[in-house]
Amino acid sequence: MEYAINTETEFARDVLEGLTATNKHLSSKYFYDQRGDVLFQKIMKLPEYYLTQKEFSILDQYKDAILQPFLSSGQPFNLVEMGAGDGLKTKILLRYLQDSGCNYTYYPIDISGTVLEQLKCDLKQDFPSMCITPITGTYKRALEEQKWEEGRRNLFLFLGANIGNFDRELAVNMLRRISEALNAGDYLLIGFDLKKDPEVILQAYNDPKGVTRDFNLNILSRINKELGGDFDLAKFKHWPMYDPLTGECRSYLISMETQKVTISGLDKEVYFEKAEPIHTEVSKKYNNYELGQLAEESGFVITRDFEDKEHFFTDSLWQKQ
Ligand code: AVJ
Repeated sequence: MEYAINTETEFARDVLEGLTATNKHLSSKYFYDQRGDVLFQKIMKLPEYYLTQKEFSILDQYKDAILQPFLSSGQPFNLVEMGAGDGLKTKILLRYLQDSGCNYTYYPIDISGTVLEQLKCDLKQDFPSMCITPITGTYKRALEEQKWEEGRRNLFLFLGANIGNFDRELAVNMLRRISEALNAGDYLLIGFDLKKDPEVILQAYNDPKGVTRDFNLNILSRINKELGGDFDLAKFKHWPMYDPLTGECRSYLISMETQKVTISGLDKEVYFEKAEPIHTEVSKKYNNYELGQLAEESGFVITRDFEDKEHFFTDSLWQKQ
């Protein structure tokens, strides 16, 4: 794939801002280009990355209970998914809705257009009669534009612990936006990774095959490709760490030497001290008490928590007040 260097993009602006800040940072939303999508799909198959397996088993076990409010009524509804990705887990719910003869339109939202194209093709094959309207863009944009049908009941999906990429304050902001887009009585099914043995958590972000390392480093490749950067990836170390107090698993890229990186598309030289970090990702973990507070602060009540038997993960069903 060819990239034209475009300095007008949000990516270009964010990279410039993030790499000139006192504490350098890049947003994990930029992990997901074509290569990043493939790497994340590999991560989801890693034994250490328990999140996907756990959520898969939850959805499979509880699909009937989760979808109950929408199965019996016969009324058409919107199924809006924040961060649909490859839709592998969502398919469990989609299959159940299709088999139950439900009347709904599926609106998968994702920052990656390629992954959405793939998803649409895939679903057209598996479910030829499904109404599907993909929306490419950030959550924020999608919520502003609201392309789904008005006057219908809504079920929003925010699976995969994607909400964990926001720190608490940003998470509340995002959840309030969702709540404002909903009508009283509508539902949000939202996945959270739960606090647990820190070793288990850290392993999930530090797999021995180095897939997660490549995923983290991919953001530098992307700057090289799209903005004409000359990052030498071998000079940066993948460094995830978990803080059991905040529940934040934070990932960094550490510059292993003093170096200068040139980003020609931004007309910028960036200097790194030895051992200087770039913060790239937050994956926040919660406990059940914190979830209750989060729901309340953002205008929801928790209807029920659907958890795996080890209580590693929850798909929490919230209702808009
Ligand atoms: C897709 C945001 C849920 O934070 O666990 C996986 C992304 N990062 N391994 C996560 C990710 C490193 C993932 N989410």
